[in-house]
Amino acid sequence: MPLESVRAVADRIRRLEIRGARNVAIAAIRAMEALAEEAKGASGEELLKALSEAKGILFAARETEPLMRNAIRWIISQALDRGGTDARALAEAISSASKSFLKSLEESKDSIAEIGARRIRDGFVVLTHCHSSTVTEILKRAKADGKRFEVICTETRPLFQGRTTAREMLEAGIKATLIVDSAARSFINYADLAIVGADAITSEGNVVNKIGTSAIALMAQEARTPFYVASELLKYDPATAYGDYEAIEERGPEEVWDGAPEGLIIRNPAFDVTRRDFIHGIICEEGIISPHSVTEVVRRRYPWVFDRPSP
Ligand code: RUB
Repeated sequence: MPLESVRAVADRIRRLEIRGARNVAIAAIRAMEALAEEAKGASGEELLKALSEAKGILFAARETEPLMRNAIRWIISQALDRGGTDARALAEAISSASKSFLKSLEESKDSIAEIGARRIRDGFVVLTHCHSSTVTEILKRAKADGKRFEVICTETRPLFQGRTTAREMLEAGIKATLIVDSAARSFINYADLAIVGADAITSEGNVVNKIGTSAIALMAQEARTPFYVASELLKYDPATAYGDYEAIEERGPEEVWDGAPEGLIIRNPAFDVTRRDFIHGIICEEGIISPHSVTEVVRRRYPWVFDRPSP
């Protein structure tokens, strides 16, 4: 099977045309649905081979994406359990597992928005970093609940995802201020709350998110500004429970300085790790939980996550 849809989506993820952990996972799940469609006429054996190839291609698109990996693993395991080796049954199982995963992602987003919005009080200033669709959903829900508040967005060098957040806030009728990343220390004192998203949560309750997040968490601690992470529990990476480190994607130097002088070393890690001690709480579909309890909560709610620890 040619796997056109899967390759096209993986390319768009790699080029950052699709970005943010939720959007990446949703696009990958839709690619699996498309694969099931394209499988008409293929044999069970061909489809099984295609599934394994699709997994490899999607996993390799960006490395710090456990939500996508958990989703793909779950969809494939459901397909194998329900579809066996019959091509038509396999294709149907992929399609229905994909739909049900997407539905549960929507439900989680809704719960997180409802819970997170309650943390925002009238008159609050909320600081956020990068663009997290989970965080913007909370902010939009708080606005819909009638709260009056404003948002400070860091621009988020080098790719300026903070502009996307700022634009989204304005479109939602929320007052927004954009600052350069290095102004975060000056503005954290005005913030009543900092909320960021997550790309990965480790077994120790540490959070991997856009580069610069951990500096903001440190500042928030010093300024006594509560610092929250808004994330689905399925951003938990089970491989970290088995000893692996979460891989931190390093991107090309041209994103930082296109046309830099030859010989200059440029480093461009996309994410950093915020230690659990700096995180007041993880706003997830279960409620607001302590990062210390994350492994137990995931084990109870999504025990299958631990079934296949390595990619
Ligand atoms: C995006 C980023 C976001 C998380 C969470 O980085 O770090 O905070 O992915 O987003 P990039 P969401 O732009 O490099 O993908 O809440 O939408 O999953």
